[in-house]
Amino acid sequence: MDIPDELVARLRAAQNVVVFTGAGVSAESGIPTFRERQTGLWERFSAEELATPSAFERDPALVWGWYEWRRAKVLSAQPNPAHLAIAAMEKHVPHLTLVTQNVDDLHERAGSHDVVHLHGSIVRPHCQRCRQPFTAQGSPPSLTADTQKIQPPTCTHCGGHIRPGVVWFGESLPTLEWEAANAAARNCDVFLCVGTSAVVYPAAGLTLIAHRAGATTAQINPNPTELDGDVSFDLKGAAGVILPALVQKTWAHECGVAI
Ligand code: BV8
Ligand code: ZN
Repeated sequence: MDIPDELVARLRAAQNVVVFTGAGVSAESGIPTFRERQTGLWERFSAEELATPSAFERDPALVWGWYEWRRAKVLSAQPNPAHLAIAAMEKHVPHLTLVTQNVDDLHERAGSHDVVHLHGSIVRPHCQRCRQPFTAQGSPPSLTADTQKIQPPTCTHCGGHIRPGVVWFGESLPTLEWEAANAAARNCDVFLCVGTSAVVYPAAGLTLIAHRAGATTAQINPNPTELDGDVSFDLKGAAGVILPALVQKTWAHECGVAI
């Protein structure tokens, strides 16, 4: 994949850069993307039907089991070269804002700071009633066909159900995070959109907000998305390949060595 010289020049000159990531940035860490067909225990469910307040209301043990299965995958995964390249960018960009739709903590584990989680975090569950944070003890249980359901823990503070610390469909995004992401998109020189199908709103609208505000926008994704044709640069390929190449081509001269 050839990285356009024009994009490199604009990125090198940029003061304010936003990196906006979706599930595709964690794909090369072995984390299934959100909309790819679910496998194994969960193949008869769609993520969108499980990631809702009504699903948790209807069957808390099924939904909590799904999140514990996903949390186990996150805990056993490692950041991949895409996460590491984004973390490396912090050393070169005067003001970098990393906004993610992902609920995993792989950006933080790769060394990124102040990650803006628009859809919450799978490693930060809380009480549904009093919102007291809950610290899961140890790793999630290994799930088998007949132990797919796990009763969610109860809050030691008020006895309410502990729920995943994520934003479900139909729930509002956290105000501070949404405002920070919006402001960063409106005021950036370069906006990199990495590994998202761009179908979930309002997050999916950020790339166009940046584009309309005059930013240089680039999308990194091996497949077609809703943003095709609406960005300055469309880099069709894997984030774990393109991002390290982009960082290398843009800043190798600064370090003189491979990044
Ligand atoms: C809201 C957390 C205001 C949970 C997620 C009816 C009622 C209420 C709202 C709505 C409604 N109808 C529509 C809406 C809006 C709704 C929405 O947008 N629905 C969509 C489906 C149409 N949005 C909401 O509900 C939001 N809230 O609107 O609040 C409100 C409130 C009340 C009433 C009215 C309005 C809340 C949305 C948040 C949902 N929670 N996650 C969890 O994770 O379990 S969203 C979920 O989707 C994940 O966070 C995920 O990150 C996100 C986006 O998906 P992607 O990241 O793009 O993942 P996907 O699998 O789709 O694509 C992966 C991409 O990676 C692909 O393109 C692939 O090609 C690419 N890829 C693969 N490998 C690689 C790669 N790219 C690069 N490199 C690779 N190697
Ligand atoms: Zn409580």
